[in-house]
Amino acid sequence: MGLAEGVLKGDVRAVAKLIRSVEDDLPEAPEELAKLYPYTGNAHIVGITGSPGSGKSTLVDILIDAFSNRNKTVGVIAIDPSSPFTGGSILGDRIRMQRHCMNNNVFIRSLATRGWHGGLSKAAASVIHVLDAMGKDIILVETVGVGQGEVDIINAAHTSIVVLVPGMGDGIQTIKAGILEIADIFVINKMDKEGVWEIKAEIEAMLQMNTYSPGSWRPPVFLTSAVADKGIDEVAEGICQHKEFLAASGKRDVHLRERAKRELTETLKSSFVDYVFREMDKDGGLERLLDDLAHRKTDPYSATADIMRKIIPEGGFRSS
Ligand SMILES: Nc1nc2c(ncn2[C@@H]2O[C@H](COP(=O)(O)OP(=O)(O)OP(=O)(O)O)[C@@H](O)[C@H]2O)c(=O)[nH]1
Ligand SMILES: [Mg+2]
Repeated sequence: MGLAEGVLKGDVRAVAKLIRSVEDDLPEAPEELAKLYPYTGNAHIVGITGSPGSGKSTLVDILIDAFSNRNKTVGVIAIDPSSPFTGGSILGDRIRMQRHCMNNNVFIRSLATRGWHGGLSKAAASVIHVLDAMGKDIILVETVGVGQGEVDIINAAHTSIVVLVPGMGDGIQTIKAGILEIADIFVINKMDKEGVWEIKAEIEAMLQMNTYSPGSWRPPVFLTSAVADKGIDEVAEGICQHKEFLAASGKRDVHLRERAKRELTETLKSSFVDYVFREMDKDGGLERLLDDLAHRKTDPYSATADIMRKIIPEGGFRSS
């Protein structure tokens, strides 16, 4: 039985193996992913972002229960940014989340960024497809949301949750970083701590400044204490409502197309660059070009135009 067939049957060993080949960028990965693609597009993808230590993993852990109680199967992808802040936290997450491992309806995987060359969002998109194809209803993706790769991952989500905590000056900072635009839901976690009302007021004031036309989505603000399991069911309900909003407003279809375009862009770009570099490498052309660029004998724009001329046949490119 091939890997794709195994994934479709829900065989977790096939799932783990395929994810490994995605991470290692093995040649069989695209073939298997291609077989899975017709079976994807059903899962609801939820991105959970917020500063290090804001409680994202604790929230994810407990949201798994909230969705399991609603008879939803859950997949979890934790993007480990390998930052000095988060050094060992994934290990802690694993231990904590191990209590879910006996539950067949839950699949948890972390994706490390260490040593990756910009392929994080591509790898994450592929892993999302795998979990989608294996039949997960909800896929929770945890990311710290700092790098471009992570912003792309957040874009892939249907529902983006921004987690804030009291007393970190987080409100203002995050808003400046433009996270407001991506938030479909705000969660103020650690409501057991001081300063929770201040930050809530700050966000509400900010939302007030936006005009929401009738029929558009105004991000709700939820207060939670993930450690004490408080306010979690409201967040789960908020996610379900946003999902319904997307379907009813036609935004889900728009989202599917946008995601398809981003993924096609990624796969085209990497195949194209791989091909060109491989061909140029055959006679040392790549090294020579890099030398010329480094010494300013040519420039990337002219070099690209030159390469394009060599690749595109006489008479121009035709899309079919
Ligand atoms: N007081 C309080 N502590 C919390 C709450 N939620 C999480 N914590 C604690 O905050 C710390 C960080 O929680 P994590 O869930 O690992 O946070 P994270 O956002 O996943 O962190 P990174 O993945 O490292 O960015 C842990 O010690 C948690 O126990 C909460 O609601 N209240
Ligand atoms: Mg975490």
